[in-house]
Amino acid sequence: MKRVYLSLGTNAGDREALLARALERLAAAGLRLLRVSSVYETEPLDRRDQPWFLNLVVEAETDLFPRMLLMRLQRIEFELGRRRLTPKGPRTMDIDILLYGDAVIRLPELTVPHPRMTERRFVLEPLAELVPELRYPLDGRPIRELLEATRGQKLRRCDLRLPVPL
Ligand code: PH2
Ligand code: MG
Ligand code: MG
Repeated sequence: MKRVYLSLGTNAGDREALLARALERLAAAGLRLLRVSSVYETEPLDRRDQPWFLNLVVEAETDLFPRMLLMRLQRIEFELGRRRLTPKGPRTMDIDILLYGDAVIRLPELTVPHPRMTERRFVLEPLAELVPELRYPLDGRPIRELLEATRGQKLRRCDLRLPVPL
C-alpha cells in the first residue's frame, strides 16, 4: 500500500460538481481516500488567458502501480469530459500524481515527484494544508519555504468543503 498525493484542477464547466464527481470516481477506482484539502480558486499559470481554476489536493492510499494509477486517472479525466485539444488550455478535469510514496519515477509518460509542483502555489498551498511538515523529496526543502517563493501567485481559499467519499 502506497501513500499518494494527487492534484486536481478544473477551469471549464461546473467546476465544483466536477471536483465532487472526480472524488467519487477516485474512490471507485482503487484508491482509498484519506483526506481532501480545502478548495482553492487560483489564477491560471502557464497560459494566463483562460478562466481561473478550482484546485485541491487529495491524500490517498493505493495498491495500484504508478502506470496503472496514471491510466485510471486519465480514464477519469476522459469520463469527466476532458479532451486534449489545446495543450495547457481550459480543462474540465486534470488529475496529476504529485507524490507516490517516496518513489522517484522517470518514465516517458510519468515523472514523480511532479516536476513543477515546487513552483506552483495552487499545488503547494493545499498540500501544505494536509502535510505542513512535508519536505520536497528530491532536495529536502521544506514546503513552507517553497510556498514562500510563490506568494506572488493569486489564490483564495473557497468556503466549500467537499465530502470525502469513503
Ligand atoms: N494547471 C495547468 C496550468 N495552469 N493553473 C492553475 N491555477 N491551476 C491548474 O491546475 C493549472 C494551471 C496545467 O495542468
Ligand atoms: Mg496539470
Ligand atoms: Mg495532467
